[in-house]
Amino acid sequence: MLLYHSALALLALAGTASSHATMFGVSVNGEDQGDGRDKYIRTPATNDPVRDLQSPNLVCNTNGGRAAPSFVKAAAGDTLAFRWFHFNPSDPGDILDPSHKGAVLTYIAPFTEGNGAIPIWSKLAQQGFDGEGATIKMIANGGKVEFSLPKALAPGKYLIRQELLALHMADFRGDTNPGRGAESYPSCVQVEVTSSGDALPDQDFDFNRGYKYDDPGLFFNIYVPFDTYTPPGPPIWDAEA
Ligand SMILES: [Cu+2]
Repeated sequence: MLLYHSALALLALAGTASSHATMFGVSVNGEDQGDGRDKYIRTPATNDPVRDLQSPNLVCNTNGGRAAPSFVKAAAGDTLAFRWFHFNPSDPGDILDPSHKGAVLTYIAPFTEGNGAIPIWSKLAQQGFDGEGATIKMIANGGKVEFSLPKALAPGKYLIRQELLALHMADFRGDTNPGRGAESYPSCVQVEVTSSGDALPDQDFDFNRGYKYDDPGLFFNIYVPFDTYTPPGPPIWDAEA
């Protein structure tokens, strides 16, 4: 009986510790590209968050430096949807614990076999709080976050990094409060783009230098009423400029 109870307690603990999220797959113009884990997604070892802003894992997570074998094929201007889940991808309700209120940010970089922890990134899209947090809208949307590739985007291979930025413990600075701070859930997808455009992402953003512990997008109290929230990182890249 004692064993039984401690097993239950362990299970409960594991449930709390893994109330996180990771990416399952991509749709292109509504067409499901199938399970992308370790195929076109550089799937991390766990669904745990990254809180260390100096870690290369902040960019493409653990395994970020391990190139995946294939690419999602898309055309400039296409609408992509990235689908997230918590633990069981075949359970449509198992997406993310709703305590994890926060933003969803999407970045693009020219393809690299490396872990992406260099200044190569541009911001494609971001959603913060518009009424409710973007992560809550993502849950309501079946775990999917949609964005469009710019029409002017040059053809070629890219990494697209999408990040759930959970702020449920972001009222404490992540560097001085172990186990607290903003939680980043980054995932990188390999995408090959066809296009007649010629715009190359040129913001040269570096996550390890550009995300700071005192950034108001990462050190923010969601538990008091607020009017505006500004996510971290550069403004959205204007490919048509
Ligand atoms: Cu979590």
